[in-house]
Amino acid sequence: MADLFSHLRETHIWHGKGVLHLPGFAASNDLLPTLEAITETNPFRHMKTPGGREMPAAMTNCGQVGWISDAKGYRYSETDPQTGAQWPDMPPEFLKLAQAAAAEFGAPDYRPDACLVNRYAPGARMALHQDRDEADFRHPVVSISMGASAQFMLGGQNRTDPVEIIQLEDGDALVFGRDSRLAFHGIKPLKRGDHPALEPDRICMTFRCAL
Ligand code: MD3
Ligand code: FE
Repeated sequence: MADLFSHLRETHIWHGKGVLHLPGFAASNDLLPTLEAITETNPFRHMKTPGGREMPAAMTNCGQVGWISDAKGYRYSETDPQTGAQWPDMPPEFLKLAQAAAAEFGAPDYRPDACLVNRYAPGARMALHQDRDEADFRHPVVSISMGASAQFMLGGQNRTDPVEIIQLEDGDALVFGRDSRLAFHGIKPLKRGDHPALEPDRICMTFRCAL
């Protein structure tokens, strides 16, 4: 029988020249066992902001470096502060997926060295922010959403610019680059989901060229 859903993979939704939304690009059921191997050694944890508050999303990382936050600030680190050891390698299937999404965006030689994984429980949000701890903003950021749907806020170059809401579903990829690489963005308080493995939660993996 013909693949009724293959057309979904062809869907390219552009928001300007800098944001590409690829609905249903990934299969979360294929990715979650690999992610579980990472969280066994490097569990999700709530990091503290430099101001001493607990972040609403729980985080972990894989790759050469991982993004961390503590009293000393936000930065990329070669080691997990919780274990003192290097972060686990980026699994080849994660890298291939991120590269495939970047290729759709028009970035064929994408080589991310960091993958930050955020886990949201119902009610958790991410305030509007820019991602600017990476060395070179010419490289896009690729994100893969899994589990509960989220309302993603896409703002502009200034914090007070109007925001557009993009609904992110299980399996959606979102690629950010060019003039949108430094756009303000965030996640509205999560509504409970019903994913078979993630239940009410949402996980978002974001791939970056940090070094
Ligand atoms: C736009 N994560 O980890 S993913 C983050 O759903 C982050 O967990 C959100 O914002 C989440 O920093 C949004 C989409 C995303 C990720 C990184 C970006 C959008 C971005 C970096 C630059 C611009
Ligand atoms: Fe971000």
